[in-house]
Amino acid sequence: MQIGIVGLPFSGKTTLFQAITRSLLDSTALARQEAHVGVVKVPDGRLERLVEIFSPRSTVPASIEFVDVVGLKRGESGSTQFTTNFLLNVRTTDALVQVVRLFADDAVPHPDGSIDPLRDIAAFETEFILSDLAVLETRIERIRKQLQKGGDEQGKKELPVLERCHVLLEQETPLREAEFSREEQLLLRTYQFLSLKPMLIAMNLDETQQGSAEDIVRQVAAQKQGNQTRVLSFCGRIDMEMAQLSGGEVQSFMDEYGISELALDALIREAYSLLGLHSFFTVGEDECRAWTIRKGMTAQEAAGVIHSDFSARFIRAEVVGYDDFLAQGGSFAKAKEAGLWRLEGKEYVVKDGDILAIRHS
Ligand SMILES: Nc1nc2c(ncn2[C@@H]2O[C@H](COP(=O)(O)OP(=O)(O)OP(=O)(O)O)[C@@H](O)[C@H]2O)c(=O)[nH]1
Ligand SMILES: [Mg+2]
Repeated sequence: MQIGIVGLPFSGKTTLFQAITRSLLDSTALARQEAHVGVVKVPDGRLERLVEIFSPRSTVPASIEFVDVVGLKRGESGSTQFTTNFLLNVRTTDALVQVVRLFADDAVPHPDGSIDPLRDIAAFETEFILSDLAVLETRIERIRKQLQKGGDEQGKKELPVLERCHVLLEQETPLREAEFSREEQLLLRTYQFLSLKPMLIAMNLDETQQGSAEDIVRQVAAQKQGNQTRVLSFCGRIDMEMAQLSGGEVQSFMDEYGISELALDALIREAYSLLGLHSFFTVGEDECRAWTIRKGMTAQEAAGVIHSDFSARFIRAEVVGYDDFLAQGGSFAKAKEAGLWRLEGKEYVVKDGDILAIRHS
């Protein structure tokens, strides 16, 4: 599962990447102008509680991969160029975080000369839509030709949904704002359309803008339809400094300012849920672990995430919800007595936070 960080030059992509991966790139890595890739643990207070209960020898949180996508260039006229190479790099990601600049700093010039978040967001949308239209038109034309010649079963299936996409894009509607059936989604997946990717718009603020940013966040959110876009804000420079502190230092900072959750942790969690992902847990004295699955996966599919054998030789899953388990004082015996710790078959759809034990032959 890979999330691409995109945005105009100097919007704060690398700053955000370093903050969420809690890394500090040296100047040679920065100068190389290649994509930086980092794996990020998904913060989850529930796993921490389970670790307190079981004191396991090892703890494994869920994780996702972030890429700082490079390659967007400043054109000769001064405006931004979306190169083919850049668009290709974006194509292979599962979702996008678009960093949009709100901070003002004369030392860091904006490539288009002024701070205008709505214009910057629209620029991306336009490029994504044009790129998708080009892919679509080539494919539609090929299918039509093929159909004139005779059979093209796959093409016949795809044509109506591709034509619908074409109409949407011509109306400048990004595909992520449209509704598609599960079957249509599967057909579309192979095309890796850019405007279909779930998008988290992350506004990069100065610390002084925190109060006034709410307005612009609301404005941007109001422009977007559907549930495949989220908007939030962060303070790039501060978050990056915080990310370099030790855990204890961060905690005392948070206590001092009454912060309950770091902006970065919220961003990672939002990205995780935007991808349609959630977690189940396995627990014990050996290991407590959060596993990542797509929403809607069954107990048998979830078992396969742990080990492919578990899925093939699946018998039943023992299941208790995280909240139920804690309400019973973190005791399996009590949860069982209350009927909350139960056996489920392979068709059971796993819920976020379920604690599972797989029985297999
Ligand atoms: N004042 C201020 N400066 C910031 C903030 N975030 C990033 N910067 C500065 O803006 C400059 C560009 O930040 P980067 O993170 O390198 O931006 P980028 O999007 O990766 O830029 P490119 O890789 O060149 O496209 C750096 O000098 C940062 O220190 C912020 O929140 N406030
Ligand atoms: Mg960068």
